[in-house]
Parts: sequence; structure tokens; C-alpha cells
Amino acid sequence: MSSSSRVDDVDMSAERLPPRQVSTRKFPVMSMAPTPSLDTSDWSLALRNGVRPIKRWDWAGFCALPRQRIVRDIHCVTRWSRLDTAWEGVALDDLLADAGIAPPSGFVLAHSADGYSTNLRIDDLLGGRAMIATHYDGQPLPPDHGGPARLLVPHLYFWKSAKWLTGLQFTARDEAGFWELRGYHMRGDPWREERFADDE
Ligand SMILES: Nc1nc2c(c(=O)[nH]1)N[C@H]1C(S)=C(S)[C@@H](COP(=O)(O)O)O[C@H]1N2
Ligand SMILES: [Mo]
Repeated sequence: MSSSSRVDDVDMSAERLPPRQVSTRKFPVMSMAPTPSLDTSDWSLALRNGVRPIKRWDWAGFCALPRQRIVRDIHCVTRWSRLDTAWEGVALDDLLADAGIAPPSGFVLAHSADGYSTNLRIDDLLGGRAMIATHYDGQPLPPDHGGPARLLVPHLYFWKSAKWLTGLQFTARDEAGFWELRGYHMRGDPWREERFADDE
């Protein structure tokens, strides 16, 4: 027997992992508070510019928007990554198009039903880079993972993907959210290892 490795022995996942991440087949639940119980009958998503309301979608209105399916790798700052996760939802591009607006500022604060928030640059949300996901792996998103709807910004560390999304607020400046106020990075690019505020 030859000891040379065959192509299918090579772990192709290595080059898909950002620095110091480890691949897992599990899907851990990471929450700062208990899972809120949300019913789609009283669910809504509010889009605001500062304090000014722009548009609000109820569940039926939100589900009528164009939908996308994507497969992406996700990376948690606690060092686990999960490859090839399959999601379905509404691209932020399509949400803003439905609101009939161009972004009034360069920054967004995402707000969640559990009091969580996280900040994002608008260019990290557009161009097909982010969605509001309602389905995971072909099934409605389980409550522990943010159902009925969560933000999904897979090219940034997973804390940026706010679960139980209830609002998106344009802000004039880049305003820190829950973890960013507690020392985490304002942007959170895993390929640049932007974990903490003082990582370049
Ligand atoms: N509303 C809300 N969103 C949240 C969190 C949270 O505590 N509340 N945790 C964040 C963190 S730190 C991570 S790693 C991911 C975890 O998502 P998961 O539980 O589906 O793995 O959700 C992010 N979004
Ligand atoms: Mo996290």
C-alpha cells in the first residue's frame, strides 16, 4: 500500500477557515438571554431613520417579498465555524427596494426582541451579502436560532447576525451595539481577525 494521500483524504475545509477557527458539525446556540417566544401573528419588522419610521412589515407583508436561498460558512468569535449552512430569506437589497429608499446613512443598528443590538455598515448589508433569514436547512428557523426571523451576515463574525430581529435603524454615526459596547470589534471581519475593539 502506498502511503501517499489521495485527493479525497485532503481536508479542503482548512483553507475555508479564517485564522484560529475550528470547524464543527454542531450548531451551537449562543444567546445572552433566554429565547423569547415570538408569534408570527404579532411579529413585525420596523425600518427607521434615527427615530423616524420609514416602513413596517407584518409577517404576511414580509413573506410576500422576493426570497433568496444561499449556502454560506458561518464563523463565531468563540472560534467555531460551521461550513455550508443553507438559509432562505429576504435579501437586504430587496427589503430596501420595497421600502423605496436609498440608504439615508452609512450605518445600521439591528435591534432584537431580547434587547440585543449590533451595528453594521450598510455596505456589509447590500450587494447580496446579507439577508433576513426565516428558514434554515429547508425548515422554518427554530426559535433558539432566532426564529421567526434573524439577520444573517455570514461574512462577519456571527454575533453580527442578530436573532429575533425586530428593527433596523439607520444611524448617522457607527453606534456600538450590545457586544461592541462590551469590547468587541465595530466591524468583526473574521478573515482580518477583528475580534476585539483594539484589533487593528
Ligand atoms: N438577539 C440576539 N442575537 C444574537 C445573539 C443574542 O444573544 N441575541 N447572540 C449572537 C452571537 S454572540 C452569536 S455567536 C450568534 C449565535 O447564533 P446561534 O445561536 O444561532 O448559533 O447569534 C448572535 N445573535
Ligand atoms: Mo458569538
